[in-house]
Amino acid sequence: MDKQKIEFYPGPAGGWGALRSVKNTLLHHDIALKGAKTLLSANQPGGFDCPGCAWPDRNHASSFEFCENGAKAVAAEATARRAGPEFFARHSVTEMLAQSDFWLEDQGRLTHPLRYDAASDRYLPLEWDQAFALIAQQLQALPDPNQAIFYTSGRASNEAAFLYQLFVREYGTNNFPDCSNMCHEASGNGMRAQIGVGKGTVTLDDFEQADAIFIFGQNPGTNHPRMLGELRAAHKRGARIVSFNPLHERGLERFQDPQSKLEMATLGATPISTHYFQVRAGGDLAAVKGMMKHVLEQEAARGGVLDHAFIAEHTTGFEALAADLQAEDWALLAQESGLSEAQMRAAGEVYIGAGSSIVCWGMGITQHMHSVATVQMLVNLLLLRGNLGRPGAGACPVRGHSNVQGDRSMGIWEKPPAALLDRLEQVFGFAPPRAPGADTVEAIRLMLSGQGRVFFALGGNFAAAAPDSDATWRALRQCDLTVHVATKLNRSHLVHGREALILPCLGRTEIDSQAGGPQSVSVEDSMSMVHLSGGINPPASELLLSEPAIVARLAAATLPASRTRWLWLIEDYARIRDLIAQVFDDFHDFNARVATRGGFRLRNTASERVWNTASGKAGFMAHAVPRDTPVHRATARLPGQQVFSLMTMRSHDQYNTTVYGMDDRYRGVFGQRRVVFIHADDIRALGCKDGDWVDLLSAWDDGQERRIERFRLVAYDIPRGNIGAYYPETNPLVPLAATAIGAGTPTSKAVPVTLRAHTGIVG
Ligand SMILES: Nc1nc2c(c(=O)[nH]1)N[C@H]1C(S)=C(S)[C@@H](COP(=O)(O)OP(=O)(O)OC[C@H]3O[C@@H](n4cnc5c(=O)[nH]c(N)nc54)[C@H](O)[C@@H]3O)O[C@H]1N2
Ligand SMILES: Nc1nc2c(c(=O)[nH]1)N[C@H]1C(S)=C(S)[C@@H](COP(=O)(O)OP(=O)(O)OC[C@H]3O[C@@H](n4cnc5c(=O)[nH]c(N)nc54)[C@H](O)[C@@H]3O)O[C@H]1N2
Ligand SMILES: [Mo]
Repeated sequence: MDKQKIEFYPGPAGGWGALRSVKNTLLHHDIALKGAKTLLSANQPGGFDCPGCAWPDRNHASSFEFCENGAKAVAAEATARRAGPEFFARHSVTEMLAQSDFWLEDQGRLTHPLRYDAASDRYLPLEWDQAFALIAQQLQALPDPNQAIFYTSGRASNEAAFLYQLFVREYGTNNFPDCSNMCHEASGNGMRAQIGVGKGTVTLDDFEQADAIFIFGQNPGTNHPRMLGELRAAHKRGARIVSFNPLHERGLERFQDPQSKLEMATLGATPISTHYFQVRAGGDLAAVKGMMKHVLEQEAARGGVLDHAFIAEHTTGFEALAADLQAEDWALLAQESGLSEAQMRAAGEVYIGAGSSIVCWGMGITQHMHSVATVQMLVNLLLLRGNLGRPGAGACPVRGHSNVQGDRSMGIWEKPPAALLDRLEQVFGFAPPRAPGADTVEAIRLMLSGQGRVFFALGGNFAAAAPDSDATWRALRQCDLTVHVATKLNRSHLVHGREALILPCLGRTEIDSQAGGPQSVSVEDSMSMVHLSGGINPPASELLLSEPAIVARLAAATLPASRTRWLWLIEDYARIRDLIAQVFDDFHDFNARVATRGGFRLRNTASERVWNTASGKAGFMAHAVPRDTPVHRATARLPGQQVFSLMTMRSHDQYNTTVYGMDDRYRGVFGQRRVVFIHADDIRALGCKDGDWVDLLSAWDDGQERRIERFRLVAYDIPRGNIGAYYPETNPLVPLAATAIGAGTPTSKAVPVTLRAHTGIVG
């Protein structure tokens, strides 16, 4: 384990540090040679889609694009380590629960289907057929199919996701909580109401033509490293890059491109942001209102600023928004955004000066109570100057999991549109359930109330990723049965129901052999490009099944009267794609189109200026500056106490709940994860010193104590009143009831907390 230290990181993002980190990862997983070959096949024609993130590739066909964190994701899957039956015989569940998340996943790939044995408190191997029979029996025994819950994480392929939603709907429920509920739900809901599509409108070509790129609440240096390549190129040709972030993230400041021999040899680097605005957490809505207020004032002063023709022909609601902005008070905007009037005007001026603009955003926007309103404010900004549906312009919500967008396209959605259900009925001859199902937070409530009895997860780590860990764990432990389809051991397998199964599956890097030969699957990236992914490594164990095969065999066992030929479908995944084409018009001629080099782009009506909204136009939407957030309320409720707004976020060495290592290199944190980033003046005001140990308590008003202990204060360049710490260690603090209005997303970027000196022993 690395030595614990906090040390300012002087270098740019990328560069030799990234190469060194990859080398260490490959050594750790004993895959130096195989790993190199595996890495070279990521995002190549005929290779697999990188399981790292949803950022697209140039035609999915370019030369190898080096990405440190993509490499780590691939290496974690291609690891030579194995967690087989001997491992599970050695360790009881109670023993494993005491281990860290890092330790659990570090045991390697799962090799056998496993069933929990209460007598020995151990997971023991069982046959696949026994596993399917057991689940089928439990599902058939439920008096109401809505007592079963089917979670999806965003790595599942289109083929697996399509079969899964088909099976679950024929079984009889729309209970489809998914990682999207915790992620970009607000982007989809906000944009759908406003411009008629819930997806980003831009392509990589637009990044080549934009005059300005605005980046809100996103840390691409860690979470979408390949995006830095686009930003670097944009900077080099003179585009303005404007970042809004409470932290000075290194990847948004400077980048040394490992692809550039010159930069690597000379230790040169390209600056990324031309403008950096250190907005307060949750202050983006106010900041964007300030920008727009400036835009309108300049229109009045000098004219030619707004795109009047676009506004007249394509939008509704302009007058109401203009009146709202005019009435807005600069002092309030400054107080809530944490930016001065001059800064908001400066950002507005960059926007006015750009012929075409792209707005990107990530979790810093979506994981707030007012996230839907904030997303709509970002789109308002674009609409003012007609920055939608023309080259170099548009909205770019940057998705997380590599196929989270595709899973939604395939119908993994607790609120399915009627048109989808009608089509399923027509094609498959069963009556799908019409009532909406439970999202992530509702699913936890359902289990807590005793109404959710069976929890099935296609990937992910629900116990660690969901909010309010104590409530989530109680919920899972109350189930009759919990089942996890997974590649590696994680916390969710240990926080289990009365009966519990772990079903080990193939990863994306592995060869998927079915009766019809080796199979490819399809995925959709953040820019709606759909392409094939085929594994190249032999499976980690002979016993692994693919995700489509697991779903199909479970469906066949559970629904003996089904008219769908489940087992025939998985002999050749092209058959599944033919069904997808029958259900979704946008996937017409799916097999032919996906077979072309680089795949195809799904139609995006907003990017054609066709508005599938109630009014038939794009809608400006006015929203008040939020003043009633959980942090505002806690501050009012606890006079005399400093209530902080905690953002829970990712370190450089993790993929969501999968912890690869203990460093967060660009933020200067090494060998540890229990840190709290906090302003030096706030440390002093608490009567503490940099490096002191504290406990964190939620300032929530339901009478329940939520506390996590022993975190080290790290003096940091962050707005006063804001603090930052890593997810998932902080999830016990996120109250279940704190969710986004209109999206249900847990508000993981603005948790109201107070700090106390840690009085226990500090090791
Ligand atoms: N290597 C790696 N890649 C990943 C992931 C991973 O864990 N590791 N996760 C994947 C997934 S599922 C997702 S969703 C994405 C996540 O990618 P990001 O959206 O980058 O997610 P976070 O790390 O949560 O970082 C959020 C950023 O928002 C800032 N922020 C926090 N609150 C606010 C706010 O109120 N306003 C503004 N303007 N900024 C704020 C934080 O300082 C931080 O820079 O990445 C995907 N890619
Ligand atoms: N406090 C806080 N909470 C958050 C967030 C936050 O920023 N702060 N972010 C939220 C976000 S954006 C997201 S997307 C969620 C993520 O929530 P999840 O998607 O549920 O979590 P992951 O950590 O991505 O899941 C990792 C597990 O997936 C399994 N896995 C990996 N590859 C495969 C595969 O190919 N197939 C299968 N079946 N399993 C596989 C492995 O067993 C691994 O342990 O967390 C959310 N929770
Ligand atoms: Mo995500």
